Amino acid sequence: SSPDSDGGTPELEKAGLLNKTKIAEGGRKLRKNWSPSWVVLVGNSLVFFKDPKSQTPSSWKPGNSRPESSVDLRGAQLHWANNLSSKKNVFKLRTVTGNEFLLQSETDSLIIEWYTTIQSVIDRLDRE
Ligand code: I3S
Repeated sequence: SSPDSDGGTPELEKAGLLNKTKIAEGGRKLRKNWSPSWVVLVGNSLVFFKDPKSQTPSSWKPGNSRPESSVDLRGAQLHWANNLSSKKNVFKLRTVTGNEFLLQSETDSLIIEWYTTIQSVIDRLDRE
């Protein structure tokens, strides 16, 4: 079992800079607005921070900075989505509540790592 199985501070799984746009809210389509986002995968959530310049891997901790938004990965769906953008390396994350995000990186290895890590969290939650 993980060190967090007692319900303490969730473990940080991954953090980094990705390009992000929200494309739907509760199933309602939104206009794209790409911007860089500091993305943190912690526990069952993907957490987005607005100002990447003020973020470092040690500053993600709750209380140190205020997240812009947060996504519950339970029941979420992940798909490669290069058909939804002219950019390369795009995937779509859809939450159970019908919020949809595109995430993108110019670096192939980086986006593959993010995809794999997020999918493994979704799979873990599906098994619970
Ligand atoms: O899927 P779309 O509508 O072609 O997405 C592009 C537009 O949102 C565009 O903004 P405006 O049409 O509001 O000016 C963005 O600047 C582009 O980045 C969007 O396309 P990409 O292919 O970058 O996802």
